[in-house]
Amino acid sequence: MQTPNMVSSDTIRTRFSSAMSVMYQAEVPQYGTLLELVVEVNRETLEHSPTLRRRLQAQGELDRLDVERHGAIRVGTADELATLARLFAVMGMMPVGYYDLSEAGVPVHSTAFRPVEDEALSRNPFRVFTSLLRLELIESESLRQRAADILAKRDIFTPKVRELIALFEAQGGLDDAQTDQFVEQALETFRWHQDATVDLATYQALCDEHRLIADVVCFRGPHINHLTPRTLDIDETQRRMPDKGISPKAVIEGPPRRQSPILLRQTSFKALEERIRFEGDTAGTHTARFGEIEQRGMALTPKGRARYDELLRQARSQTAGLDNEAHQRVLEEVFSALPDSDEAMRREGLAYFHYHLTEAGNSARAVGKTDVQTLIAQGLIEAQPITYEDFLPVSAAGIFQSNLGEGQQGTYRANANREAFEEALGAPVTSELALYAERERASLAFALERLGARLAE
Ligand code: OOG
Ligand code: NI
Repeated sequence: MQTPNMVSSDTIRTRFSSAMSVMYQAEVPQYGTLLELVVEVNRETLEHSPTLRRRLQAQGELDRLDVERHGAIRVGTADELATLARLFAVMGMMPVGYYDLSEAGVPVHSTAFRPVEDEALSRNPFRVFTSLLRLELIESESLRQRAADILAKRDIFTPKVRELIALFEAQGGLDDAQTDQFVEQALETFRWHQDATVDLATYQALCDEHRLIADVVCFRGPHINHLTPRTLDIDETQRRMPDKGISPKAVIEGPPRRQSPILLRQTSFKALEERIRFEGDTAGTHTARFGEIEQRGMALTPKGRARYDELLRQARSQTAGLDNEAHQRVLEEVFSALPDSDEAMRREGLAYFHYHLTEAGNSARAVGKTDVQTLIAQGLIEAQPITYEDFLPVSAAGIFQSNLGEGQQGTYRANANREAFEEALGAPVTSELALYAERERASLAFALERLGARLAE
C-alpha cells in the first residue's frame, strides 16, 4: 500500500529526468546549447502561432514542453534489460512498442520505456529508447563468446539502487529522502566512463564487427548516448544550429512539414569523438554521444501508418544523396497524396483522436441515436489529434547510421524476434497502437455518455 509520505512516480520521473539533463549538459556541453536554442525557437513559434498554442493547451502539452525529452541507451544482456525495466517502473515508465533495428543493419532490438496514462504523459512524458544488443547476430563464434564473457563480468547497477528498487517494490513507493537517493544512484548507470573495460585490440575487433557492439560491450555502463528536447519547429531549429556552432546531420528524418503534423520528425548533431583510456594504459577515441531534436505530430492508425510507410518508401527511392532542402521538397511532393487537415485525417480513419464535449455539449442532454459526424457538425463535441508518443524505426536507423560514421552499413538479415526480446525483458511490451486506440475509445465513450447519446449502427 502506498502511504501518504510517498513521492509519486511522476515526481520521481521528473526529478530523474531533470538530473539526467543536468548531467548530460555537463558531459556534452553542446546539448546545453541545443536546449537553449530549442527554448528560443519554441518561444518564438508560440508567439507567432496562437493556433498552435491553443492546440497544445487543449492537448495538455503546453506545460510539459519545458520538461519534455527522450534519451537512449543500449544494454548488453537480458539481466541488464530486466533490471532496467524494474528501475524504470519506479518512475512510472513501462515498455511500449517493439522495434527491430536489424532490418536497418543495426544488431539490436528495442523498446521505449515511457509513461502510459494521459495524466502521467501530460505531467512529464520522459521516454528512454532502450536497445538490447543481439550477440547472436555476430557471426564469428569466438568474438561472440568474447563479448558475452566481457558483459558477464560487469554490473551496471550500484548495490544501493538495487536495494532501492526492491524497497519500492516492497512498499509500493519511495519517500522523499529515498527518492533523492534513488535519483542519485540510478544516474550512475547512465554516466559516461572514460576508461574502457577492455584493451585497444579487443575494442578494435568489436568495432570491426560493428561500432555499436563496441559501444555496448567495452564500457562499464550503458552511458546515455543522447537526450532530445521537443521543438515546435524543427526546420527553423535545424537552420539555426550552425549559428550556435552546432553542425546538424544532413537531413531531417521522418515525414515532411505539414499543416497537420504526423508522427515524428527528427534531426541530430554528430557524435563527439571522445578520448578513451583502454586497458594497458593505451589512449584512443570513441564516438557515441550526440544531441538530437524532435518535432511531434499526430499518432496514426494502422491504416494511416501503412500509408506513411508506403509514401516514405516511395520518397526514399528519390532522395538518396539530396541535401535537406531538396530532400524535403521531394517528401512534400510525395506526401501530398495524404490529406493534410485534422478533419480529413480523422474522417478517413488515418489518425487517432481524443474527443471531448464543447461548451454547448456540456449543457446538452438526452441526445439519443446519432453519429460522431453529426455531433461534431452540431458543435456538441470536438476532436483533438492524439500526439504520437513513440518512435520510428526507420528514423532511428537513420540516426544510428549518422552516428556510426559513414560507410558502416551493417549486413544483418532482418529478423525481428519480439518473443526473445520479451523473454529478456521478463514481460510483454505494450502495443502503442492499442494504447492510442483505447485513449480514443474511452474519450468518445465518456463524451457519448455525458450527452446521453448512442451511436447508430
Ligand atoms: C537510439 C536511436 C533511436 C530515436 O530518437 O529514434 C532514438 C540509439 O542510438 O541508441 O533515440
Ligand atoms: Ni532519439
